Amino acid sequence: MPPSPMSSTTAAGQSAGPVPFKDIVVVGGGGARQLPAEEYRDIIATLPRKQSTPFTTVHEYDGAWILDDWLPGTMAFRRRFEARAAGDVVLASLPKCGTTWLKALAFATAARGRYDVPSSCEDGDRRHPLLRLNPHECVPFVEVVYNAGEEAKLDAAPSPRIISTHAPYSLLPASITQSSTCKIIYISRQPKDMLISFWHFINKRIKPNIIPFSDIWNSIYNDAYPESPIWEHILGYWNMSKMEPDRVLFLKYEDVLRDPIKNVEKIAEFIGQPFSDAEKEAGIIESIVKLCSLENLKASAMNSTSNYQRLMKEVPSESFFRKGVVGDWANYVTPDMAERMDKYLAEKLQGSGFSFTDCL
Ligand code: PAP
Repeated sequence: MPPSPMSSTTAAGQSAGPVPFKDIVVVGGGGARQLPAEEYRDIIATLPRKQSTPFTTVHEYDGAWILDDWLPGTMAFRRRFEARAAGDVVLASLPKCGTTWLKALAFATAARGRYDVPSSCEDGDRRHPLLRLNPHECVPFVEVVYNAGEEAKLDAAPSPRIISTHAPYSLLPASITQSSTCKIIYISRQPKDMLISFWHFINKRIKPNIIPFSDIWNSIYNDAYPESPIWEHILGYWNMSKMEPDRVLFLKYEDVLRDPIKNVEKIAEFIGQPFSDAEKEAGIIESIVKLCSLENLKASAMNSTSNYQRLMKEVPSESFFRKGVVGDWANYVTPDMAERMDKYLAEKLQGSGFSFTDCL
């Protein structure tokens, strides 16, 4: 019998883990609250605004440049979100740094008490949520949840909840930053590959227009990339991971690609659900890595019945899965452009102890 979605403990009294956000049903609708876009309209109207590409604009909100359609949800998250004393898991990242993959890995790991990890994904068995849903439907972007007026689902979710955000550390709600039980996992990525990935993604969304590549590339220099300045975003989490390693885990996309098994073990230990020897012997970690592989998630996203509803626009589920490699930037930019970018970032990150030099 499949586990009941809302039971949060196993017979042994241990946490059974999260359920897919999409599967949560709020009895009675949860009560209507004003949508953030309406509630914060007057405040937003006073914030500095600039064009980031011919088709997108960003607003400056307390030091970070946030995409217009993402901003109300960011504000609501900061003001309304209440972390639970039992502890929540927050996945944080800049856009296009491996969020979708991290969502899948963290969900499969945290929910393994509720959903057995299949050893094979080729038999058409759709019992595991990641074989029928996009990882974004399992772990929601909290900004999207607030924008869509779905916050009652956050309250209905069993603990531990897993949520994700693109917000910089400085904009996280106090209930998260001051909690001793909330766990934050950040994933960074070499910005040159991040930019290529973003360019492909955004052009899929705004078809038939095409954003000039130079607009996306220069968004780093112009602080126009979503959640910019990006080095402040990275260092905000990096510094906290050094100061409070039990509370903030800092991952690099390139490291996860190099050694996914080691990184899944790290995630499990960090969230307080280390793998037992029996699980290791049974190959559970390898099965999680396989379940969350690009090929497998891509196939599941195609199986997903609808496009993933992000903000008010529909985004094709499969658009979150492209190449998943390190160094694709070399196919798009000249060595001079790359060198200038490397130098610029090295200057910004100087003295922090963090660098991208091992990420190609
Ligand atoms: P988001 O911020 O919109 O959620 P995000 O998931 O962070 O996007 O980034 C997408 C990138 O992760 C894509 O990179 P690419 O364009 O360079 O290929 C995507 O292919 C990659 N990605 C998604 N899933 C996986 C996976 N399972 N393994 C490795 N890379 C992945």
